Amino acid sequence: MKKTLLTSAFSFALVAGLTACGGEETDGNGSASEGEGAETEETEGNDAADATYTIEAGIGLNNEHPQYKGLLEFKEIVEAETDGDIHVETYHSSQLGDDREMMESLQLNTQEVTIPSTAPVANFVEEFTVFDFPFLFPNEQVADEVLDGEIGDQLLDKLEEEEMVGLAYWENGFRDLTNSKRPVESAEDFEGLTLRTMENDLHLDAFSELGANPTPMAFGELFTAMQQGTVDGQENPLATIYLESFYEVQDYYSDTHHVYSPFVFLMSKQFYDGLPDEYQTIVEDAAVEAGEFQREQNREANEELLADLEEEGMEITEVSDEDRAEMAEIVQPVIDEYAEEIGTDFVDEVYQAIEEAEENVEE
Ligand code: TK8
Repeated sequence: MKKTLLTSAFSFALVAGLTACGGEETDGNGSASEGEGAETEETEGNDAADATYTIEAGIGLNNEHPQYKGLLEFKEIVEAETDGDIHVETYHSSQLGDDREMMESLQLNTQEVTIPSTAPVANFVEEFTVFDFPFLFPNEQVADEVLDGEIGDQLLDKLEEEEMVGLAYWENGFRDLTNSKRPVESAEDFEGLTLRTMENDLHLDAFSELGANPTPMAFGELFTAMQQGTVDGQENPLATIYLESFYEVQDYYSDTHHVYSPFVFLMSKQFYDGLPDEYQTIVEDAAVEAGEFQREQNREANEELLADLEEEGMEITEVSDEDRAEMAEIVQPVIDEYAEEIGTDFVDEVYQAIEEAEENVEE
């Protein structure tokens, strides 16, 4: 239904022909309808009706988030480079479903693009769990090197077995904790807090180990759950906490930075395979280029938003390195268990890549 088979050349010729015969202007192909005022239509060369391919792209976050800005950048690049022959429709705020549902839609080829965090992706390819190991990446630059390097590629390749193509890593960011009960400064403060986690076993087990009561839930249900007190708190990067107005229902913020969440830019494999080679290259490059833009936007937002959060009345707690080290120690048995499950050889490779990246980044 959404894959219109009309090429733009064909539909243009059709309308031009009608006009030449003195027929009424059709309202169907708006951008192609000719008349005295044709110049105004020229800029809108991206109508779905003119395109051979349509990409429906959906994300869980809202349209204020740098992720959505990155998606718009992707749209702009792809439509410009294909002269509108690929049309990109963007959806936010879980309009097309939550992360898991959207990935399932990609598998069925009823949706073409989504950009989830690695945590829900791990339910499809378990090796992705490694990126969610608590306190794995020391900073964003090291994460970039490892994700954009061989290790990152290796995991993207595995997605093909699941009928998805991974085109690039974007950035959700370092996750911090918010809650409505009390300031969380050290590991002991997690005790008894009911925390929403992403739908990922490692996250569940790590928060249990810290003494919290983790409740896995889709992102789209989170705000209401906090508002109604079903959960005391949650954890997400600063940009999400601020831009989704979590401060309206949460009083305490701690910069735990316990996990670095990458986003994975995913495309339906069936759709990707059906594209001509040159278009495959265009969407791949566009995902990478828009991702660079998205990472920049995200990092800028993260620098500025802490003050805004405080202004909105949240109490900010800075977590010390010692307290972080204690949290890391507590969750280490969980990490070991998952390393065993994923394969210690592979996990060691990841650790080594991180070490190498740290050396490169320092230079
Ligand atoms: C948005 C999610 C979200 C993630 C979460 O779809 O679920 O907490 O951090 O950003 O991917």
